[in-house]
Amino acid sequence: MTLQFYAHPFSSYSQKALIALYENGTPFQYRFLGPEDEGTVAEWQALWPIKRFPVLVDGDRTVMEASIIIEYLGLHHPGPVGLIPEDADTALDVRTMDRFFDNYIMTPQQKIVFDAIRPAEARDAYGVEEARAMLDAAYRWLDGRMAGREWASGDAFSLADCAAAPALFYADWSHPIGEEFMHVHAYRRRLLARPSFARAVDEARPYRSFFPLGAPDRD
Ligand SMILES: N[C@@H](CCC(=O)N[C@@H](CS)C(=O)NCC(=O)O)C(=O)O
Repeated sequence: MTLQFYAHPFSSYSQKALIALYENGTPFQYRFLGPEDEGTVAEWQALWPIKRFPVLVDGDRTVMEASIIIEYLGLHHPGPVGLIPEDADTALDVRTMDRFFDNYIMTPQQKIVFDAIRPAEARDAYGVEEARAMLDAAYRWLDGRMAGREWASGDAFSLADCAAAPALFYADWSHPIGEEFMHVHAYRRRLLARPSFARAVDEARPYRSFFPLGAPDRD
């Protein structure tokens, strides 16, 4: 039975899971979540009433959360590119970095974006300032971490890099990475050159006008 993947090409967490699917050439059916796809949207909301995507369906199994989808694919549909190290202790570092990118890059970057689409009277200037401060702290820490490294954890591309790619991609649009953080910039460029992520970025190009802060003319 074909894997069903409920997602949208412009969504950062959808891209995170797509990288894993593309890395391994895993076959799946893209269940596109657009405003014109009411039936698919209703199916997805019934599957996951929390109303967040991506969601993966494999037969009678529904898998939520991008990190868990990637772990699930590695367990049940493995391909040539293992994204979680087999050694449990080494895998802890990969998962730590995955949490770092979700919690301290993706979350504050989403805060800035979602604030921009709120009605003016409901905006949260204080929360946005906190998000910007978190991103600066995260960029600074990551810059030290990435000095001398190719990928976020260990020597191989992993779950942590799947998380990093869309997080750093959009975070640099929302709150530019300071020029002094040259290791973060170099890592972001490596991620953009990775064919799996380059494909996800290309598929999302038609939707750039949706970016509430205005997409920059690059990347
Ligand atoms: N923790 C979830 C986050 C997923 C998430 O925030 N997805 C966004 C799209 S990138 C979403 O569902 N947005 C819908 C909304 O906010 O209404 C994961 O890791 O998959």
